[in-house]
Amino acid sequence: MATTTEAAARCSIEDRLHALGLNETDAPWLDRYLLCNQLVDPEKAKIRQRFEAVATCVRDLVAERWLRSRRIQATHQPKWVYYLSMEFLLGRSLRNNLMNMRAERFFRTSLDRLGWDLDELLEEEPDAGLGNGGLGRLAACFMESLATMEYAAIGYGLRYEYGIFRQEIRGGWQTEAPDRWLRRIDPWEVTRPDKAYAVPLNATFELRGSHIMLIPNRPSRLIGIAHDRPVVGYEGCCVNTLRLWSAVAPERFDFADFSHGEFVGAVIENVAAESLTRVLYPDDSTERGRALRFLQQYFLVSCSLQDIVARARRVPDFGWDHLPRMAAVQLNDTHPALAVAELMRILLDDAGLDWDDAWEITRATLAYTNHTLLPEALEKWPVRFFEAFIPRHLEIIYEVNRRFIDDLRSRFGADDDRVRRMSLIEESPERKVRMAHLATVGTHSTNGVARIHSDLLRTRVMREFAEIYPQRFGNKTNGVTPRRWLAQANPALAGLITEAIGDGWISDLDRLSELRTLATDAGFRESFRRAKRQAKRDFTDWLRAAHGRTVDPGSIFDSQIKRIHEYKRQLMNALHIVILYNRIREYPAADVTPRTFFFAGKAAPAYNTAKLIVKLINCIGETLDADPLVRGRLRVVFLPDYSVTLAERLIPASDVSEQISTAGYEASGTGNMKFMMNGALTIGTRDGATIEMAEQAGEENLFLFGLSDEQVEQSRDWYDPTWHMANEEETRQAVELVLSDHFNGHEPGIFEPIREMLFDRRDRFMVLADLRAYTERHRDLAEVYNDADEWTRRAILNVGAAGRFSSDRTIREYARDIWNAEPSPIVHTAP
Ligand code: 26Q
Repeated sequence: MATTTEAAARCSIEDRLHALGLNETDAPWLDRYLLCNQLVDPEKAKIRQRFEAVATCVRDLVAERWLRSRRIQATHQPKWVYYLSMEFLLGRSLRNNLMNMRAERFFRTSLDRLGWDLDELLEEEPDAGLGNGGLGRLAACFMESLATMEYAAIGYGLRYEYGIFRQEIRGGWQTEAPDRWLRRIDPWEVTRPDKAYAVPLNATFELRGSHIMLIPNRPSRLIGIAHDRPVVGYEGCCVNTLRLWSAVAPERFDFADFSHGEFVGAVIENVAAESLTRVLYPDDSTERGRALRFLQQYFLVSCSLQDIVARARRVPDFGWDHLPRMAAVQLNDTHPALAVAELMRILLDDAGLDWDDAWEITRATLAYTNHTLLPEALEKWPVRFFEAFIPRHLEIIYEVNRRFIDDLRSRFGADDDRVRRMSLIEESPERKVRMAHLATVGTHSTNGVARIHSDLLRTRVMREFAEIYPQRFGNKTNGVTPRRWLAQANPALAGLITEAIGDGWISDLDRLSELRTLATDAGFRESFRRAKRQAKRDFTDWLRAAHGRTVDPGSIFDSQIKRIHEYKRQLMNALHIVILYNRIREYPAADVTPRTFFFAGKAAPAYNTAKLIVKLINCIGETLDADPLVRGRLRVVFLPDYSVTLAERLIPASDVSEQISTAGYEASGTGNMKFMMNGALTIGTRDGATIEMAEQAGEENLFLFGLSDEQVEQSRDWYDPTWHMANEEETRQAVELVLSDHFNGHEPGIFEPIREMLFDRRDRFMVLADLRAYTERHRDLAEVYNDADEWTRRAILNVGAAGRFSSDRTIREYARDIWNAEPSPIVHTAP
């Protein structure tokens, strides 16, 4: 990577702006965008129209670099990195593009002169919420790091018209509403009708009443059209592409094919076919067997591999055996694992290679990342879907399996149990394809996303695979982009850091270690506290304006923000709050450090237990607000509709980061890293990447507690929740209060299912087992918080140790160990 000043010189935005005739003093160019693109009188432009004008202008600035990046990459002929993902949780783009282009100051000054407020315009952009959570956000961070480090890379995904559902809270319950994020034109999107591929399908779509039916065994095809979005690297030298596919019916794409007699019928069929990319499926382990989701995955894989192959074939002297040297394809979980079968099909049927060559090329090109160990979340698709829609792929998978089982037999003899366990096909109760087995057998690399997770993958979940393919298994601990999550989200802290050590940290996060010596500097600690106070004030101002809620910025801001899931144990957090509440009720004069507990997160629409936890948190919040005894000491705030943008607001303002999953269940976590770089202290279990965070910062600078993953595994058989009720007074009182209808007077009995959750001897998440240790750690935490200097010292040491959790580091490791790819530096000559 270039040094900051070098890159700035190569890519000076000032040169570019002046070459385009743009200047800050009067900005007639903005009038032009309003007039020509929107037919709007600049004098009367509304905020949204101003946003569009500014964003379009930034897009045009990006365009030239985008093209130039492509041209230079084409001449370098580097090894291309292709990231296949069903999800890209991008959030907003304007601020990020302005920052990475280093054009924020220019635009701020220009807009000031017009009397426009840039911050107000930024609020007009909807989040691109094309993902469920961590996995989708990781893909977005990876794309940004790839561009920043100037790897030639393309991300492939789907252009959902509806992103992750909007969460509304009604009477304390979660309800879902559609997220039509593309209602207005999206300035970042460039539709590429010239980049279109036919996806053959052994089925047609039909509208029956208001339902979309899939009729099998009727060969048809869909067209996938590319919609490209720029991914601007820091300093704006390299602009890569995120290519999202949308489904279009062939009749509409190719007007000549239109059958005139059946005009209306054909249009209706089109509507049905085009629904394929309409909506992102919410992560829903209970919601299985949705044929449309299966076809979405196939559609992504088919369009993307056709594009990858077409791009490779354009290179002079192309040969199929060159493919692994030209392209590295990373599969983000098993969602695109059909790529194994599809690439085999291309090599066998289209290229005419024999099996062994095709297999070698396929495996050498593809690599797989696993993001979960939860058995119910491992994907399995019914064989009947393959039979109905893509029978040729099934044939290929059967042949892969036949050879794989032959190999097993030659290694281990006739061990039928082993064959049954490892087969790509599960036989009963229904025949299914095990996608994780397909992905492991059909690629050259399988990685987990934090050390503990990769170890468990290797030694437990995929142990027998790791025994025969030890060299395939590895670890790539996740990371997050410091541009969005520190430089942009937390201007106060970012400014302080830059003042102290220069701005090199933005593209080399290890430089944060230079802050460590400042932890003992009283003046720096005071400035650090000032930055946190500023972030808290910014957040509370927003909270008041947006939700009409006031919270005390002098209280501890304690945040648990992530999907609502039993293994993440929001319930344990809630029970701890009830324990604090009980203490106040029992000793009204107790000296309790004032705290505000923030929760945010969506529950999968069909996950009733998770939805009940949302209700419980809201009920506790209301009860506490109504109790004069508690006022000013304890507050619970559930922020609705968690999103990337909400995370950017709340994380910088947080003092405490809750990372309390049952050990062994959270693959990595990435929110944990974002809090760490923003100077929050972590209270957490030894799980996921939190373990590595503690290694970097020193265990003594986090508040770790609870059973280790091994203890969880071992004590499962004798875990007895009733023991905790009998022996832990505070636990018993808290649980009884929740089950007593104290928090839900109007809806008696609704929390009864929580009894089952907690007292099922098989409670895999062992909430009561860790509750006491958790409460004790919270007590320590409050004590340290009351010693402001000690707290700040630890916070600084955490920021100083966060360098390893930059996604730049993660990407560099993927490039070195899995992709064998080098950066392809973009050198811009003066315009
Ligand atoms: C499944 C079936 C049908 C529709 C959707 C899905 C689905 C969608 C998304 C299943 C899983 C996901 C996402 C999983 C996920 O986000 N996992 C998280 O990945 C992060 C990045 O590696 C980790 O940090 C988290 O620990 C892990 O939980």
